[in-house]
Order: sequence, then structure tokens, then C-alpha cells
Amino acid sequence: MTATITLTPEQRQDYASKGYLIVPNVLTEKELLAFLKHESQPKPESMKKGLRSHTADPMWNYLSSHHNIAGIAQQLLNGQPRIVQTMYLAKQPADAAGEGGGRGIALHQDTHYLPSDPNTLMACWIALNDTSPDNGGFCTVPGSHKGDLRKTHKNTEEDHLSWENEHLMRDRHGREWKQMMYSFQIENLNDDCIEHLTIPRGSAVFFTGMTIHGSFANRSTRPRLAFAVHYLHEDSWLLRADVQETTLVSEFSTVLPEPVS
Ligand SMILES: O=C(O)CCC(=O)C(=O)O
Repeated sequence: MTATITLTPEQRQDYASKGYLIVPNVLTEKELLAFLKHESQPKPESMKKGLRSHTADPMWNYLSSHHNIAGIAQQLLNGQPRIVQTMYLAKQPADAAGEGGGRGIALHQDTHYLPSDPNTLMACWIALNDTSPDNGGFCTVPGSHKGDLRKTHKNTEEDHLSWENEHLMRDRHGREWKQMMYSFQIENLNDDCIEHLTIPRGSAVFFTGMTIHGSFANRSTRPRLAFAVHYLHEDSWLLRADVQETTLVSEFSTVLPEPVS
């Protein structure tokens, strides 16, 4: 299977040195409109599978195995991608005073949430409307993927969502244990290192599972709409049991499904 967009050696080098890569126009206007129409309609319960909705919702499956999105993941992973999880990240607008907008996700490394063996975790974050710092757009810390997993504590910032969950973990040999996960906030992160990106509608950021990223609250009167897919290399083992049944992308999707009506 061949991806439509072929990365240049410079783009691969950029990804390797910064830990992320912005790729313009991975989705067409027709695809964006179809996805947003789909999300605006009530859906049958059978399509709602939380982080694994790509296994039940044809539109989510289409995006996560898309020839540009999974196609670029295949090039960056140097192997077949497995879909781990999918998320529609819709942040509500703020009022005219800039209050009440959807909160952000504390800056973190995805490997804290989704450890794998060997660690090949990566993600694609696609802007479904124009995103920028004012509407709670995507942020990264260039080069942050080169160190170890950073020390964290549970988020303490008002701007960011807070949660805590216990997860069942299982290794390749069937050994099981429970692990607490919470809204990880990197300790002692210098604000000056954070790059606040402007990603136009239809463009995407690909980043490694070690790259520090996240977002802040939406202070604009526009929503901030994004779709994220997390992938692993086909030979990696995901430790978190709730998303352990990953979906191997053996063919890229090319036929846009009809939105639910
Ligand atoms: O959209 C955001 O605010 C952050 C998304 C994120 O953390 C992710 O896709 O891993």
C-alpha cells in the first residue's frame, strides 16, 4: 500500500530532530465537512466505543486508516502502523470576556499514558478548524523527545483538565498489574520552551510518544476542533489492557463514508 503524500528527507530529518512534524493539507475540505457533519448528528450507541471508536464508527475508521494520516505514520514508524486510540477533541468557545472556554490538557508525554514495548508510540493531531494560541491550539516543546520520560505530578493548573484513573496493565507474558494514571503535568517545565503552534484546518502535527505537548484553555469565541490518532509500530506491545486490542492498518482507507443522518 502506498501513501499519497511521500515525506521528503528534510521532513524526516525535521521529525527526528524536533520530535514533531507539521504536514499541510492531509484532509480535503470534503473530508472535513463530512466528519464535522457526522459529529453533529446523534449516533447509534453501537458506534460509541470511547477511545476505540475507530473499531465501530466508519468515519473514525476512515480517518485513522486514511492514506495521508496512517500513510505518513507508516513512513515515520518504518513499518505498519497499529491504531491504538482515537479522540475527537472539541474545545468549546469562551464568552465575549474570554471566560468559560474549554480547558486544555497539561503538557505531557504520551508514553506516560500509553507505555509500549519497545516504545514506538506516536500520534497524529489533525486540526478540523483553524487553530492558534487564542483558541487553545496545539503546543509542543521542540527536542523534548530526546531525553528520558520526565518527572510528573497531577495537574495543578486551572487552565488544564484534571483527572485520575486506575488502569489494568498486561505485559507480553500475561503478567498483570494495576497502575494509577492522572492528568500528568511535567515538573519544572520552563514556559519559554513551549512552542504555541498555528495549525490551519485540514493540516496535521505528527509527533513521537516522548515529545512534550498539550494545550491551554480556549479564550476565543471560536471552538477548537481536532481529531487525534495514536499509533504503534506493528511489532510493539501496548501495556495498557483497555486499549491493548490495537487495529493493524493493512490497507489505507480511500472511500469516504456517508455521515450518519
Ligand atoms: O488537543 C489537545 O489539547 C492535546 C491533545 C493531546 O494531548 C494528544 O493528542 O495526545
